[in-house]
Amino acid sequence: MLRSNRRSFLKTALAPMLLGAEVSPARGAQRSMSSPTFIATWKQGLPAVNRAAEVLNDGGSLLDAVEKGINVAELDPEVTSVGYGGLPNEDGVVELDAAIMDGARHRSGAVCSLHNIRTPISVARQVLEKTSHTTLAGQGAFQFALKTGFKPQPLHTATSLTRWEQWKANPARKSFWLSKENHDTIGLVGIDGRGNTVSGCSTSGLAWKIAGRVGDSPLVGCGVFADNHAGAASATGDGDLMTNYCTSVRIVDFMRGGLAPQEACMEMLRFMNRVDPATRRGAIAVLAINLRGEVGAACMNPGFALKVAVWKSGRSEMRDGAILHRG
Ligand code: SD4
Repeated sequence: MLRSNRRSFLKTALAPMLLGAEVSPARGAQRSMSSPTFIATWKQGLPAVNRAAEVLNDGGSLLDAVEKGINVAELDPEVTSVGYGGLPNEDGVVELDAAIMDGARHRSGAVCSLHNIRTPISVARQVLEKTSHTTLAGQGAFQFALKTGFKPQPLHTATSLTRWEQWKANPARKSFWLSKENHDTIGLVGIDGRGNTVSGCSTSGLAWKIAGRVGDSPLVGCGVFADNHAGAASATGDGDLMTNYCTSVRIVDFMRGGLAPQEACMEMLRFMNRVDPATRRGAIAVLAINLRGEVGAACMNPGFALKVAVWKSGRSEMRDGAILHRG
């Protein structure tokens, strides 16, 4: 299909979708701005976008807003996929990944396999603000956190420990040496209405992962990407799969090329299918925002049906992401 035909097809075909009602901006119109808007993954995204909006409203920067918004999920012991209470690796150790990218400076900070610190996104922010590095991992990331004022704390809750003990005791347990078990994470992207974009992501990664495994969440271009000239994106799901497609930077580039966020998310999923039809069955979900405050969210199939929280014009709500393959 010719590019122009395909674009008009995308506009028409996707218009009625729940998150696809927004109109694609003309190429080059990306810089026209909108009021502050936030979009985040899953139900833990709702308190997160509310907090982000509050921080921005109180005079904080967009980076502050995304960081503090994500902190809400990280500190919530009921969220078993992020920060405190996150499910551990196969050895019973909780290892956290997080990254935050500033679309204004085109710079990010990230931590991988961080242990005993409940707010990895804040450590990632310190990497961004206080070092010339982009990513710190493992023991180095932990030592850096201590040097920048974080206090070591246990990450297990009674629930996460019990779940790990049950998994370990099951002789038929699934492990990542053989197959996979997925769970959610938090990706939060936003604009401040003054031309800035930020993307942040924080996760305990896949439960029962092999020790030292790093997913897509803390990798720039994969779990996060933000560029003030095009927009911001994040991803959730099977990071071992999605990392190979650099989902977030690709979505932002689709927006740079003129697609609205919803179309850019769908095009990303279609691209994966073209490369490997088996990705149709993957746990793959993505979200995006542009400078006009248009948002997009999409997932590959109903087995991993994405829900997103959107904050805009003083109110927040949960929405369903579009599903590419219903059958
Ligand atoms: C990872 N992408 O570590 C993360 C986990 C996740 O929904 O987002 N699960 O692979």
